[in-house]
Amino acid sequence: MSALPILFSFRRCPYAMRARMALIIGEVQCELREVDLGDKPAQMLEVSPKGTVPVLLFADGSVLEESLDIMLWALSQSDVTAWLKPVDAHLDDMLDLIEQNDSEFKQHLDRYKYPDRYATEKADPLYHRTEACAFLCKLETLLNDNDFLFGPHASLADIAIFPFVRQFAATDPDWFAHLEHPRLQAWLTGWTESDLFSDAMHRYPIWQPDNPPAFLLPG
Ligand SMILES: N[C@@H](CCC(=O)N[C@@H](CS)C(=O)NCC(=O)O)C(=O)O
Repeated sequence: MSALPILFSFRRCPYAMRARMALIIGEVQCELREVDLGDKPAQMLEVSPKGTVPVLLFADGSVLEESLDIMLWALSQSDVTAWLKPVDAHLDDMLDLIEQNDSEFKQHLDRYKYPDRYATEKADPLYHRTEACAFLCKLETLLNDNDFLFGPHASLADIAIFPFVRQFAATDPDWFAHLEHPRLQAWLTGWTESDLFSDAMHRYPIWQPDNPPAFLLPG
């Protein structure tokens, strides 16, 4: 096994996006294995049978299999810009907001974006869009006084949450653009146009055992 950690990833997965961004910020070099979710690598399933990405496998065999755990670990490796220590809050405040994103907001987002997958629930996408807006209002309020969710500097919460708001916005961009949430819209544009996001969205071919290794950080 390579001495570098191996990141099993999927480019378009918002959980994998946030893990990749944190690893880039933490300057953690990894071997990146782009996964076909319909044909997951045996090694990934062996070390993480739940079968979701991202998964970070270390050379000693230990595994992080939750995106938030990968982020917390990555940002503790090189917390140069204090991503875990926002000016206006504590880590627990950020974790609480991320939990709201990952639970309630994500549930409404999925039912708004993919109502067909929830046909047995008879999910009404517009109901879920409206319900999801409570979380967006909360973000707008947090962004009222600052450019980032927890103060004047970017933090863990911004990169943990924006990939999901991006998905929400992309479901009906015109509708999202007409929301009265100017701070949220500017925040989202700032992140989607950032160099960090662009670096995290680099395209890799699907990993095959015979491929030469690909790496998360350039150079
Ligand atoms: N709680 C997990 C969720 C990860 C997750 O659900 N990833 C999706 C892709 S976005 C996945 O791998 N789904 C499995 C599949 O589609 O087979 C985390 O934060 O890492």
